Amino acid sequence: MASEYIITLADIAQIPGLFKNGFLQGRAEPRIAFVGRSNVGKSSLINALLEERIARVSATPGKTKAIHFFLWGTHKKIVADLPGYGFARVAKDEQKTWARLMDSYFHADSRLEVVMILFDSRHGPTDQDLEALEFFASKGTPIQIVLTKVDQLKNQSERAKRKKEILQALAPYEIGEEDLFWVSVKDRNTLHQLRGMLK
Ligand SMILES: Nc1nc2c(ncn2[C@@H]2O[C@H](COP(=O)(O)OP(=O)(O)O)[C@@H](O)[C@H]2O)c(=O)[nH]1
Ligand SMILES: [Mg+2]
Repeated sequence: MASEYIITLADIAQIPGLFKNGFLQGRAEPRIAFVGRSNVGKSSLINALLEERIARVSATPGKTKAIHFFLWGTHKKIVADLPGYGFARVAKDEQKTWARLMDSYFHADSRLEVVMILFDSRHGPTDQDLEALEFFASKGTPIQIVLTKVDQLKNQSERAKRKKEILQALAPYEIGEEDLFWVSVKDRNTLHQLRGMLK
C-alpha cells in the first residue's frame, strides 16, 4: 500500500462527517498524531518516516493551521500532522480557534493509538510543551515523547547535559529516560528504530 494524503481538517464543522464509528473518512487504520511547537520538526519527521515528501515542511513557523491526515502505507496507519502550538506572532483569538480544533479532534478520534509529543532536543520542554503533556496525560491518551534534531547537539557532553535538563523537567510527570526517544531526520538509524516502535 502506498502512502498518500487523505484529507485536511480545518474546521470543527467537518468533524461529524469525518469521524464515524471509529473511521476517519471511511478508513479504519489507527491514527498516530504528531504534536509540538511550530518548527519542532513534525512535518519533517512524518516525511522521513514515510519516506515520502508528503507533509509540507515550512521555513515560516506557525503556517500550518489545519490538521493534515496521511496514510502510512507500509504501516497501515494514519498519521496526523497537527498545527504547532505556541507561536507568539499569532493573535490570541486565532490561537483559541486552533486549540478548539485540536481539542475537538482528540475528542472525536476514537482510534487514536498514540500521540507523539515532539520537543526540540536543543531547548528542552517549554511551558507550552508541558501543558500539552498534561493535556494528554489527563485524557489518558498513550503518549510518546520524541526529542527532535539531535544531529544539532554537538557532542556527547552536550547531549548528556540536555538529557539531564529534560529529565528534570519531566520528573513530575513520572517520565524517565526509557520514555524518551531521540531522533534526527538525518540519522537513518533513529528513523528505523522509530518505524519499528510504531509498527
Ligand atoms: N538539523 C535538523 N533540522 C531539522 C530536523 N527536523 C526538521 N528540521 C528543520 O526544522 C525546520 C522546521 O521543520 P518542520 O518539519 O516544518 O517543523 P514543524 O513546524 O514542526 O512541522 C525545517 O527547516 C526543517 O528542515 C532534524 O532532525 N535535524
Ligand atoms: Mg509542519
